[in-house]
Amino acid sequence: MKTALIFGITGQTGSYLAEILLEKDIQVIGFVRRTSTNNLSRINHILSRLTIEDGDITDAHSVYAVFEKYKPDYCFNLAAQSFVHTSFNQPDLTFQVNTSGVINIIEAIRTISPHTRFLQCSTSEMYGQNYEERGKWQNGDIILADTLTVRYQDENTALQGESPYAISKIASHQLVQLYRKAYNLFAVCAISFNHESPRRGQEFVTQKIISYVKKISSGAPVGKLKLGNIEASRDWSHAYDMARGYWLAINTDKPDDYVFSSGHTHTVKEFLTVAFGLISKKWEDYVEIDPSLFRPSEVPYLRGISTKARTKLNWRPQYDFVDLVEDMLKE
Ligand code: NAP
Ligand code: G4F
Repeated sequence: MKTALIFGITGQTGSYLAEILLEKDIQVIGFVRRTSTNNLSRINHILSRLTIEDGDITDAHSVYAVFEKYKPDYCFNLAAQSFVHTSFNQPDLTFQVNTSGVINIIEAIRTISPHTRFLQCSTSEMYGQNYEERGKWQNGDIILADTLTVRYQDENTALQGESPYAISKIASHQLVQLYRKAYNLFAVCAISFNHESPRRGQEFVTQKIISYVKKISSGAPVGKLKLGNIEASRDWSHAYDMARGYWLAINTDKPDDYVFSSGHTHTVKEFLTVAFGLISKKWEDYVEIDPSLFRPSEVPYLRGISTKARTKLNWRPQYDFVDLVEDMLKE
């Protein structure tokens, strides 16, 4: 039986990945940190089929111990301080988890278990305000109009972080690339664009909107929905589709980096329109802009071109934008 170690199994995407690996009869080892309240809610339904080990990726002893014990075939690192807004207030913690934590993992692989195939979750936030521009072209399945000039990011777009989170992720992305080259490790970076699901954390904008929409549709008394920059554009996918991509990316002949994205972009305003539209309401009647929710520095536009993953891995997202909003609302 193959073994897979997941860091970040209790998170949104880690829980989907665990389900996918269990379906493939892989022994799934989940590395879980101690918290004073229960953090297992996303994996409760599969807990009896998982092997849980306690630890924290900022604690090298616990990371090394889990590699000594299992020397797994696969290792996926989804653990992170993943909320961009928090990274401005807690930059040190963000670097400890997102960068030093990754060093602990790849050093453990290098010294204890060099045969382990490793996947690191990198992010579209690494592009910051950078993009490419091109007209008259086609992206895999997505056929773009001849006259359209498209702004996009792909594996070759330059990195320029706009938050401590992004910069911590650029550092770990480049460290993983370095370890792949210098030590010949099977190390992959998945450059994921935004992904959401019913399991998304409450503080992210999509879940914040969906929770509010659910409240007003149930008739619960609520004040206004306070939001920050609703002009920002994001390329949103479903977390389940990302987890499917991670499995494909770690199972190639040669390790490489892949963008995972829908290829479409929508503003937060468009997300509001679809979410409120599903309960026949107008978001304009409910939303208030709160300047305190704007970030000191923003990533205004993301649209990922995932031609490489679509052609080399045969990856296709199963959910489109409206499917995603509907799935989040119906749960
Ligand atoms: P998430 O829901 O915030 O999950 C983060 C996971 O990391 C949780 O399991 C959390 O444990 C764990 N964690 C945090 N600090 C830890 C520590 N010190 N030691 C051990 N575990 C720790 O994130 P997600 O949405 O599933 O995203 C998964 C990964 O993809 C992250 O690396 C994120 O940066 C990256 N990513 C996400 C997106 C997106 O749009 N979702 C896009 C690009 C990249 P607790 O449950 O105990 O908090
Ligand atoms: O939902 P968000 O907080 O996600 P953000 O910042 O794009 O980061 C997510 O995606 C990244 C991939 O690109 C991941 F790496 C990262 O871990 C995380 O999963 O914000 C989305 C947009 C931003 O432009 C933000 O300024 O929505 C804007 N926004 C407007 N009002 C808001 C709000 N964001 C949040 N969280 N809360 C608001 O009230």
